[in-house]
Amino acid sequence: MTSCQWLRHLIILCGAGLIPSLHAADITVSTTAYDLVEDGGCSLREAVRNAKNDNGASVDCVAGLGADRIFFDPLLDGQVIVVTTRLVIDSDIALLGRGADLLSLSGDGKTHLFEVTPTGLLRIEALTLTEGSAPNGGLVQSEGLLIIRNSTLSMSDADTGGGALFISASETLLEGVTLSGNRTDLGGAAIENLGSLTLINSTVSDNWSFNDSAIRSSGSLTLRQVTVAESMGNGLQVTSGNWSIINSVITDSSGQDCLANNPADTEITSLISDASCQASFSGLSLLGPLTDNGGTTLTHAPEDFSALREIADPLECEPIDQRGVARPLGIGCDIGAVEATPGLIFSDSFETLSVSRRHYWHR
Ligand SMILES: [Ca+2]
Ligand SMILES: [Ca+2]
Ligand SMILES: [Ca+2]
Repeated sequence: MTSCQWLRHLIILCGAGLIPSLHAADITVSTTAYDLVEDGGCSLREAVRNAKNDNGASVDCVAGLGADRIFFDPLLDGQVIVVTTRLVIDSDIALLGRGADLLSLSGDGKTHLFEVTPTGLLRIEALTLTEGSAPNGGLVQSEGLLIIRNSTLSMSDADTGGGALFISASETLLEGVTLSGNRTDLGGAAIENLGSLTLINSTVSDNWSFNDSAIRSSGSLTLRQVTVAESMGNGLQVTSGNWSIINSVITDSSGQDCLANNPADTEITSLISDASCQASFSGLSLLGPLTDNGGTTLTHAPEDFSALREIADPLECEPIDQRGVARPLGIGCDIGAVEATPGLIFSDSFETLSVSRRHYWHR
C-alpha cells in the first residue's frame, strides 16, 4: 500500500468508526477568545492545550485523552478566531468545523497558525484558515501527518515558500480544499512541498509568486481532479521528485502553466493550457471565475463549451466533486475539481445558448 493509499485507508476507517480508540475526548470550543484564562469560555488555545497534554488543566474545556476531537459551538458561526500564537501539534488532534463558510481561524497577518511536529497528526475539516504569515508556511508548517478536507486556505503569505503550506519530509492529503489569495516572493505561493503531497478535488487559484509558482514540489506530488488557475507567476513547478497528474487542469497562469525538470510519472487525461509538461490536452479551458458554485468553498466551474467537460478518464473519476456533487454529470466525467451542470448546450432554448455565447465572446 502506498503512503497515499494508507492515508485514505485511515480516513475511511475513521469515518466508519472502525478505529474507536482514535478519539477519546470530544472538546467543544465555545468562545472566539484566544486565552488561557479561567473565565467559563473554552478557547481554541485551551482546547488544544488539554488535548496535547491529555489532562483538564484548562478547566473551561473538557479534559483531553488520547486522540482528541475539537468541535466548535454553533454560536461561533460567522465569526473569526484570531490565533495570536501558533499552535504546536505533536499528537493526534482533529479540528472539526461546521463549514468552511462558517468559521475562520486567522493569523491576523502576524503568525502562522499551526506547526505539526514529526509525532503530530493534525486533521482539519470544514474550516477556513486565513491571513497567516511566516518566513515559510504562512498557515501551516508540517513535519508530521496533515489531512485537510473541505476547507479554505486563503490570504496568507511567506517570504520563501509556502504562502499557505510548507510541507517538510512528511505526508499531507488535501481533499475538497481551495487555496486562494496566498503569496510569496520566492517558492510556492500556495504550497511548498518537500514531502509527499496528494490533492484531490481541490482548487488552487489566484495565488501570487513573483519569482516562482503556485505549487512548487521537490518531493512526491499527486494531483487528482484538481484545478490550478489564474496563478500570478507559474502554475506548477516540479524541481525534482516524482509527480502524477490525473483528470486535472492547469490554466490561465501569468507565467508558464507548468515547469518540470522531469516528466510526470503518471499523466491521465489532463489539460495544461499552454502545452507545457506534455499533458493529454492543451488549449483554452474556458473556466468560469472563482466563485460560489455551491458547496462551502469557492471553485471554478467549467463554462458551457469548456474543453474540460466530459473527457476525463472514467476509470479515474472521483465519485464526487469538490462541492460534494456526484460525478459524472452529463455524458462523462469532467476534468478538474468541479463537474459542470449539464443542460445549457443540449436542452435549453436558443436564447440561453446565444446568451452564454455572448458571455464568453466578450471575455
Ligand atoms: Ca477560558
Ligand atoms: Ca490528546
Ligand atoms: Ca460531465
